[in-house]
Amino acid sequence: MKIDVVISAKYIEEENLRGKAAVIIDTLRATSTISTALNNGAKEVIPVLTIEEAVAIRENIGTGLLGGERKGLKIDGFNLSNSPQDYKRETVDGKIIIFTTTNGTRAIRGAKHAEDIIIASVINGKSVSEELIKLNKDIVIINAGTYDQFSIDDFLTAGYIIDMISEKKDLELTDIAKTAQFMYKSSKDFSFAENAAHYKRMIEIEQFEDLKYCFSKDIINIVPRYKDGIIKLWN
Ligand code: 3SL
Ligand code: MG
Repeated sequence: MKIDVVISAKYIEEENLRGKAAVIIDTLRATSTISTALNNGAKEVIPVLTIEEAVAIRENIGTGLLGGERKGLKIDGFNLSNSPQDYKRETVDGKIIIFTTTNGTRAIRGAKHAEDIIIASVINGKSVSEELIKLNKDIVIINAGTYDQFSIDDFLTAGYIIDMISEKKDLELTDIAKTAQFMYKSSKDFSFAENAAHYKRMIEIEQFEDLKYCFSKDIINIVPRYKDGIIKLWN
């Protein structure tokens, strides 16, 4: 099994994904939030690129909650922000969420040529790694990154998932995948993520609870997948 890592949505090479499993990581915060919404009973999440697209889908299907962010903040007129704390069971149970974020939804949509597209974060990392072991395919981990740039939080999460798979499987890692695992092993509590520019942005907008939550290992046991334009628990 081979594993490669892409450092941000900007560097996705569509042709490299064919026949492989893509693992999308936006630890802060899109993939953590999507996993939380589905774990709390949301029916499905529709990831979209623009605010206009989200509003049009909501109008078209006549139901659903609009969720997401721009610059980390709730979008005017939307029901929910991109904070996992907004996606409590009493709010999302049975609902469709139409969701747009700056980097995360772009990374998910950019992975469309992969055979399997899996939504990963620290909070469901163990379940994702177990699923990948079962799938037994070559993997490309796509870090959403922040505004096209490398983001430490996503990279450490990639290392976390690689490290768990490596305990059960012989892996052929690219240099960047080896580096992600090495980095994670040097910061197993994710404290090095405090140096990330986006971590600092979360502090600036006072998302302290989200920082604690998004770096909590394996508090959720689900594996959301993106297929046919929607993210849900398919099995
Ligand atoms: O860029 C994204 O997709 C977001 O997750 C960014 S934020 O954490 O909401 O600022
Ligand atoms: Mg991010």
